[in-house]
Amino acid sequence: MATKSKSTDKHATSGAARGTTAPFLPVADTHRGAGDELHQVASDGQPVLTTNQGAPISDDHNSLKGGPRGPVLLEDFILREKIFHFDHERIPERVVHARGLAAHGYFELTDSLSDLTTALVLGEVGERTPVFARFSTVAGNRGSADLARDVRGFAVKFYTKQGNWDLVGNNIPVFFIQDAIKFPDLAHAVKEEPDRGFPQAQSAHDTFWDWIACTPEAMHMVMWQMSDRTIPRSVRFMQGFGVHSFRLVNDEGQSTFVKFHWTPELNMQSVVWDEAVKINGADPDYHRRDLYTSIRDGEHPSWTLGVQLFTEEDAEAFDFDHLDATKIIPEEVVPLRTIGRMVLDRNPANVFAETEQVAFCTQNLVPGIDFSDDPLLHGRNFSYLDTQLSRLGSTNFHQIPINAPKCPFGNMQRDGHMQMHPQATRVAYTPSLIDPSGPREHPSGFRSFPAPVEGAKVRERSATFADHYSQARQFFMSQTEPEQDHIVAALVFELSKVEMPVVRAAMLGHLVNIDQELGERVANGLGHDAPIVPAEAAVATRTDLEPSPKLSILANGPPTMVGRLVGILVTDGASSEIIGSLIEAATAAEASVKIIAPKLGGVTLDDGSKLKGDFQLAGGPSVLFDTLAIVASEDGVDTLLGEAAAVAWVHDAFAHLKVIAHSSEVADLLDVAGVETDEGIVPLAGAQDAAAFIDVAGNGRIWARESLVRAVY
Ligand code: HDE
Repeated sequence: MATKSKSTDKHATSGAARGTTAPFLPVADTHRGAGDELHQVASDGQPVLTTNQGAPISDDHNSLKGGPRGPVLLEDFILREKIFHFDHERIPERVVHARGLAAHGYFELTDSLSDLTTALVLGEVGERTPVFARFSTVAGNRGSADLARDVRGFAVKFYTKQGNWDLVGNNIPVFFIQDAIKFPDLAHAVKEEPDRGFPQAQSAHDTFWDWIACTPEAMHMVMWQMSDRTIPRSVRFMQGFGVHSFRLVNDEGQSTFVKFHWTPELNMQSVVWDEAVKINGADPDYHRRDLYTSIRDGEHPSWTLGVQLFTEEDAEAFDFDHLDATKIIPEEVVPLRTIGRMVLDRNPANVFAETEQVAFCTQNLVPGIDFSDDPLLHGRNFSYLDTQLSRLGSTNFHQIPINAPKCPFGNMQRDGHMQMHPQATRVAYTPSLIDPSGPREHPSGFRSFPAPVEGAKVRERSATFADHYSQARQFFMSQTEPEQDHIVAALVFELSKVEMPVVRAAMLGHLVNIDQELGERVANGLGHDAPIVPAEAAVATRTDLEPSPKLSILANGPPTMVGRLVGILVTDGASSEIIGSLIEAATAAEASVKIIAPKLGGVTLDDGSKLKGDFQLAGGPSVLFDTLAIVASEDGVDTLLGEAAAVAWVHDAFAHLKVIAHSSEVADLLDVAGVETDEGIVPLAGAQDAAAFIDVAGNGRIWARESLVRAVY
């Protein structure tokens, strides 16, 4: 590329004269400075770099100095502005849910609730409402790993025609506590222990389990937390729940209670714990990468929105209190009615501006949706608005584009830090004769449902909230056998990290209240041989609640390969025909294929064709893929046998219960990796076997293998 400079800078001219411009640079005008630093100069029509005040900048690489080797001058406003802005780039991270990933999309209503609510977003079938959805882990800091065992936030901002509606939910339909006044205690218990600053993004430590052991209301949530729900394969494969009961209010002022559920159209899927631990090392950004790449590649994740609708009279007949956020309403009691669909189809343009600055507030409702009297929800209504002030620093945070409503909005609120609007009116109050044309109230505006309120002012937990074990037991009983095994294993893992025996013993006392066998299995896994003393319980555990299969991940197929990743490990000389047929079968099932090769440049197949790698072996461990194939030549297998990463690749795939297809040459590698044949080990004698492999893989994991590869307590 010819070097050209429009600069009159003498150093630049000397650099240009040397013709040192690097050939890969996209801009036309470049030159080198006296210290050989690269300057790129705006060509005609290209934007010119300026200060924040709009002053054009001639040199962005050198501060103003008294001579080339002299002191930096204080008058250098360009340097000072740049560093000043950089110094303040970070804002306080969220105190909980700091690590998040998000996307734009839309919500489309398919079944109108206009008889029950004046909210247009739930009334107008076919109307697409823009949304921004943010998913998060709860305990970890912003830089923590994605696969922590943790509850996932599932927050959706609907930019409706009647203002923003924020449905700030989780991927679990219950919560740890019943009253918001306990939230700081919960967060302090699970976060890093303050005297040592660890552990990061983990509940497996003393203070968490100490607090839980003293908080029996948490037991139902703990069952969910110890289940595979907290190690989702990706946010694309998890449910979301509004948790609390809300009210819908129609134009006659009648109210119906509602619970909101998101269901992934790709079905639910989780990873196994050992896999989660390894993904955190191999790719700490696994979830955010997954969401980002699937949207970028046009595989738009989607969820249906379902509602459970019930009246005040229905609620009175429930054998639990629906205002208690530690309880679910089983779908067998109130069925789910699907009313719409959310599709996420656009990644944020800038993660800070959107994912970080988005401010969800449970108080953001639209006319026709109202709060129930859930005390947890009421505390949240204060907390979310309040926290935005310390995070975003201004009462005008609603003017940041990601937070601003997409419908007209205006009122008489004025000024404040970072006011973005000129607010060019003389009158900033109502009522007014001088300016009767300003914004005024309207009968269609938000009206709270006039629920009767009476009673003495008390600090008292309702006795209707006192049954802490019955639904915890119902959840455990609703799980398939492998899922129950995982809950036991998770409790053993977590409590094994607890140093104080008193905490472990107290937890066992709660677990036997949930189910005697559950408690005994965990005690066995811990090697705890002292007698277990059941925790004191105000209400005896009910054993008559029917299991609810909807609470299981595995019972809620149907199995599918759509949106899943097939990883194919290849070597030089591998069969081109077999690899081609695998790619064809996977693509036909709407799965994606990734090639893992000893070198990123790829391999030469048996027909002389070249196949590029998507991952180099050490950077593409099998934990990153849902199902796997190994297609190698005999020489190739010899090379793989000398690679610990290849042996681990196969060993982990087997231990993580994945379906593995292999060409006949690979037998020795399977042996060394400890693979034993079962229905998930699929030989690839030729191209004809690829489709059968994808069919088997579509059924998910080989759960029957689990007892071969790890202790089941
Ligand atoms: Fe939150 N929670 N929370 N929470 N929560 C926050 O708000 C709080 C609760 C949830 O992607 C904070 O903007 C209290 C339940 C999500 O930006 C804070 C209580 C549920 C997100 C806060 C709860 C949630 C948050 C921190 C007890 C599921 C992330 C930063 C009453 C229904 C939203 C922020 C996002 C974030 C307070 C309990 C979900 C401090 C006081 C129950 C998804 O305001």
